[in-house]
Amino acid sequence: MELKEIVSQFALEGQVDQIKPLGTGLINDTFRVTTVEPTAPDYVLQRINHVVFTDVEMLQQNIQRVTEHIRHKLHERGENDIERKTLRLIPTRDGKLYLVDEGKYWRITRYIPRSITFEQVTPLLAYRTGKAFGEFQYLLSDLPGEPLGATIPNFHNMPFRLSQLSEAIQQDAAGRLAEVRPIVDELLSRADDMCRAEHLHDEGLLPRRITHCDTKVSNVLFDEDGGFLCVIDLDTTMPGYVLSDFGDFIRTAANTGAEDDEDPSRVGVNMEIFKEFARGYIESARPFLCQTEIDNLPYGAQLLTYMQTVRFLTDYLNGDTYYKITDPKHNLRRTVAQLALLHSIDAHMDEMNRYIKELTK
Ligand code: GN1
Ligand code: MG
Repeated sequence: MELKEIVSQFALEGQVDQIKPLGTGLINDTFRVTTVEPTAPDYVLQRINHVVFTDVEMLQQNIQRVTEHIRHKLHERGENDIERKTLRLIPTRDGKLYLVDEGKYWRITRYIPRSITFEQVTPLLAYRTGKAFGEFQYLLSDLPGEPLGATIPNFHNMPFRLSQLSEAIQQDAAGRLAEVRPIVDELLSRADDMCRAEHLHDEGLLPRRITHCDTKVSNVLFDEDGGFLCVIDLDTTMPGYVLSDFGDFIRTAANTGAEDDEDPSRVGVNMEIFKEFARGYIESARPFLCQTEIDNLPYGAQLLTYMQTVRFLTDYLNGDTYYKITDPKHNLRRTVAQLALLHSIDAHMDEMNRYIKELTK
């Protein structure tokens, strides 16, 4: 089917004008659908990558529950302009949350008018993004009913990621183990400490919440005046620890170098970004966070950086089967750069802990 025919299966208002590619996502294909009438909304059409997200029904049910609940909470609070503050899924003409056509999966949401995104963080944007993700978790902290489904099972589960590393070591499929032995040894020596979140959970001290699991600044829509509107890219929103969302933002946004920097000396944690993100996050998440969660936020930065190091190294040992690479050493470079970031975070743990204490006293 042509894109226009796909779109015509959904219950849109107005007459479709154009359909053009939108954004830079690596997982799904995204298009903006414009309509002829100025009074009719525009839309976002996406083809869902069902190799990564194998249970599209669960995925779409999750997104429906999450967005409906946020809308309901914003109403209760007397918020205005709610249609720009949460996503809205548009059903098909026969009332389904997605369309299957020739083995491809499609969905549509309303395009949020006059919204902007950023790729790079400044301290001010880090603060606002912290507020946005804290608010997102807060609004979802009382979602009624069954827990959300895990759209990627064990996604941020450290013991699981370590078991994948162990398997990769055992197989040594690409014959690269000898080359990376010192890194393997260092990572394995920290394995116990890095499973602390699961242990705290088993002891009943660290609750599972609803987490976004892809907390990049580009996943937040801002208003023209710079205020935040809405968190987007909800595919990995699932049960998890708040440490994941806090930690992955620090890993991705508070790095002075690149994730795959060829010069590890450029890599390090930018404490100004850390502090501004933490300040925004705590302002909005404070009402529901428990003490164990607050105390372990800096640990979350360590954990997610360690986890990503393990995932890149595992892929290197496996012969590059998961992440896209530009050359055979790419996953090794990523591993080394993430390990350098981890060392920098280690060196700043006291400062981070002191700052969080100060903020929450
Ligand atoms: C993948 O493609 P991207 O950047 O959204 C990965 C994340 C990793 C990230 C590392 C579904 O995300 O978990 O942190 O690469 N997403 C998936 O850059 O595996
Ligand atoms: Mg993503």
